[in-house]
Amino acid sequence: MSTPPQSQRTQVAIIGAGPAGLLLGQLLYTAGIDAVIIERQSPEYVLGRIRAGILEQITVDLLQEAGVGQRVAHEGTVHHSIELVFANTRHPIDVTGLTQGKVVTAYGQTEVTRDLMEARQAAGLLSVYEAANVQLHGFEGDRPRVTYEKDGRTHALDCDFIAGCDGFHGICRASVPPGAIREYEKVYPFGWLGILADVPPVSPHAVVYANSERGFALCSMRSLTRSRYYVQCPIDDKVSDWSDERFWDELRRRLDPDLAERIAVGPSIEKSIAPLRSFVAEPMRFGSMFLAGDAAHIVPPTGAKGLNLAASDVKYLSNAFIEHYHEKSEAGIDHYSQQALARVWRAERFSWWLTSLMHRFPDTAGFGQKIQEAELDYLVRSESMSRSLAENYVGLPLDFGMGAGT
Ligand code: FAS
Ligand code: PHB
Repeated sequence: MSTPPQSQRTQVAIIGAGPAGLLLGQLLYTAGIDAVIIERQSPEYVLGRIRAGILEQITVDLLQEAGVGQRVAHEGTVHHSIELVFANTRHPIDVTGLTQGKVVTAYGQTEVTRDLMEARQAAGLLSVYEAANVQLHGFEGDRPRVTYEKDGRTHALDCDFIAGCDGFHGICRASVPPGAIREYEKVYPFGWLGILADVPPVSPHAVVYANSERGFALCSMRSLTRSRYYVQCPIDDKVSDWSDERFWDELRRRLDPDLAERIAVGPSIEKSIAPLRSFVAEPMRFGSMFLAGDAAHIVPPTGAKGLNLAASDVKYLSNAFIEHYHEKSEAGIDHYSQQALARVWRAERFSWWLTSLMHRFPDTAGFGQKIQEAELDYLVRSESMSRSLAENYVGLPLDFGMGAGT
């Protein structure tokens, strides 16, 4: 006879210890709400994933609110502008001037995750890493339970709510009956080959987005001594197809001559290819289970929105739980999905728009390239178009309204 699960209880069971799960855990902790995080991988594996690099001010403010804002305040690099490269010319967009003073901060997702993990550990909060076979039970009702295997035993966690922060390939969205969920998806016919190198960034105060006949390129950073670059590549390319030399050469070919000349090259310390997709699952609540972050939506990284959307979901969800426990109000819980999806779709639109404008598609050809260049030329010369880009890039306000049709 199998050993009955050891059962524990908490208020909120968080599935996933990526930025969404960890930030939610920290915000709930500061509000005196008990949460347990259950993560499939090891801490080292989670920290080893090299991903996002640009934080909206809302995300930086949330890290401060969660009590983990010290390092980003000292080590993050504030950007007041971005640069667009097209037709071999470079054009600054004065993001701060166009948004009455707003900025973005270059600070790697790895460091955000590290700060949150260290804060959680210092507070003695329970995170179960390397949990296998995580299963959700009873979330259609009000007595949800999570079971998982660890150290050869099955464990059970009874809770009031489950927060599905387990990313695109997680178990939470997959546990929703197919008839209860609608999915919207667009898969792009190319990927991003990203490289991390300990060389000074070519543009320490701005992210550079390049449109070229050879495809898209992006110049970013993790610090003043560590750079992050990307080039658009065929979706079926493998990392082994790209030597460092080939990468640096292709990057230079996609930039304007001056910037190309200034690129500092060096050995890659990480190299990976990410597929690009737009994806949204609706709704983001199923009884006592809520989805947040990549578990509910994916954006192409062009607009630097993925991590920032995870943060805003978590802000809405933590507010909802705080209202439930502290004010005995269900208003936040009842409105979470609609409120989060309004912001999600705005970021989906912006990310799709910038991806469509900056990348070479199979049918772009000569006319399409000229149209993209004409669109970019109009954008950099039109204050209203530049302002639209800038206000979306720094992040729309959290209370921008409930969304289309409301
Ligand atoms: P995450 O995927 O980060 O975390 C989910 C966690 O859940 C993981 O630790 C996973 O191990 C765990 N999990 C999964 N299944 C589980 C299960 N069954 N049980 C328990 N735990 C489980 N965004 C940008 O803004 N800019 C970028 O440049 C950028 N680059 C990216 C590159 C790649 C390859 C990917 C995949 C994403 C990238 N993103 C980027 C988006 C990324 O930063 C996400 O938006 C961000 O990681 C979202 O955080 P989470 O929602 O916490 O999901
Ligand atoms: C990054 O620094 O990884 C980065 C920056 C801007 C983007 C995407 C990724 O749009």
